[in-house]
Amino acid sequence: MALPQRVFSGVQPTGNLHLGNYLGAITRFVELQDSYDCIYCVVDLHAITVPLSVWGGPEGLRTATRQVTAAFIASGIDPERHIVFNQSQVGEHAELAWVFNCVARLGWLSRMTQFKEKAGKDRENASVGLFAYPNLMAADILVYRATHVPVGEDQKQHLELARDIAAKFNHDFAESIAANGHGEAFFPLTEPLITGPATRVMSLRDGTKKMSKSDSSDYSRINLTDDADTIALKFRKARTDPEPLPTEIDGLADRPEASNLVGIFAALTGRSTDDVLAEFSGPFSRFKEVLVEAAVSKLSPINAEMRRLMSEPDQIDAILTKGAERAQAIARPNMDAVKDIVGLLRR
Ligand code: AQP
Repeated sequence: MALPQRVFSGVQPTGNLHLGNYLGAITRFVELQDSYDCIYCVVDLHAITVPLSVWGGPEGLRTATRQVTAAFIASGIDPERHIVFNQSQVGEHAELAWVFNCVARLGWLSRMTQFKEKAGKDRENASVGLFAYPNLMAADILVYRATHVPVGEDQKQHLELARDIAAKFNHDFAESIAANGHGEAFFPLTEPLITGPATRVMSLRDGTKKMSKSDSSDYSRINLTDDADTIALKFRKARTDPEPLPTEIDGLADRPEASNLVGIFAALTGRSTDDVLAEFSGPFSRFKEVLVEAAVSKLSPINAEMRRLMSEPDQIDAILTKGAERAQAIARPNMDAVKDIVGLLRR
C-alpha cells in the first residue's frame, strides 16, 4: 500500500529564529501546506544536546519553544489543517531513536560535520546526545513515515543518514517486515526538499559562514524579533566588498557577501537573481536601502503577530497539546509496528 505523501520538518528552540531559518525552512513549510499532509515540530529534545548555558535553562527553553511555535503560526502555518507540536510531548520520537541507536553505526555518526563543528576541539566533553542527534532526527521523520523533508542545505548530511538508517532497518528486518504484512520495506527513503533561492543564507559579517543562532555577534543575523530600526542598522552595517553590484550573475563569483545580500533580496521578493542585478547593479548603498525595505515589509507583520501570540502563552500551549495528540495518533501505531518487526513484546 502506498504511503501518504507526508512532510515532516523541525526547528530547534535554541534562541532567536533568524532570516536563514525563515527563508531556508519556514517559508518552504508554508508553501508545502497546499500539496502535502504536514507535520511541523519544535524539536526541544534536540535543543538540550548542547550545554545548558546555550539553550538558556528551563525557563529559556519553555519561552523559546513557544516562540518558535509563534513564528510558525505568524509566518502562515495553519495548526488546524496541519500538525504543530513540540517533540518531547510525543514519547515515540525518543523510543524510535533508541531502536535507531542500535541500527546506525558509530562510523556513520563520526562523519557528521555538524557534530564536529558543534563539539569543537573539546569532543570528550560533548554530550552523548549531541553525537546521537542524527539518530533522533531520523526518528523524528520516520516515526511518521514521512516522505519529504524541507530543510536548509546544512541538514543535507543528516537527511542522507536518515535514509541510510531506513535502508538498513528495511534490510536487516526484511523477513520480519514481510511477515508482519508490510511488504518489502517499512520505512520510506525520505526525499529532502532543499530548494529555492535561500537554502544557505550566510552571516552578514562573514559571507563564508552560515547565518546561525549560535553566532556570538547579533550583527551577523536578522532575527525574526528585530524591529525595523534594528533590521535597517544590521543591513547598513552588513559587510560588502569595494566593488559595485555587477550587472550579471557571473560578476558575483568569489564575492560571498554580495552574493548573499542579492540572494536574500531575491528570496524576500520572489525575484530571480538576474532580474535583481538588472535593476540594482551599481553602488551598494542604493541596493541596501531596497533590501531594508523588503526585509521590513516581510518581517514586520510576522514580528507583530509573534508578539501578539506570545502575549497568550496558554493558547500556544493548547495548540501544542492538541498537535501532540494528533501527532501521537500517527506515531503510536508506527512504533507498535516497529516493536512487532523487531520482536519487542508489547501490551
Ligand atoms: N543560514 C541558514 N540558511 C538556510 N537555512 C537555514 N537553516 C538554519 N540555518 C540556515 C534551516 O533552518 C531549519 C531549522 O534549523 P535549526 O534551528 O533547527 O538548526 P540549525 O540548522 O542548527 O540552525 P542554526 O541557526 O544554525 O542554529 P545553531 O546556531 O543552534 O546551530 C533547518 O531546516 C535548517 O536547515
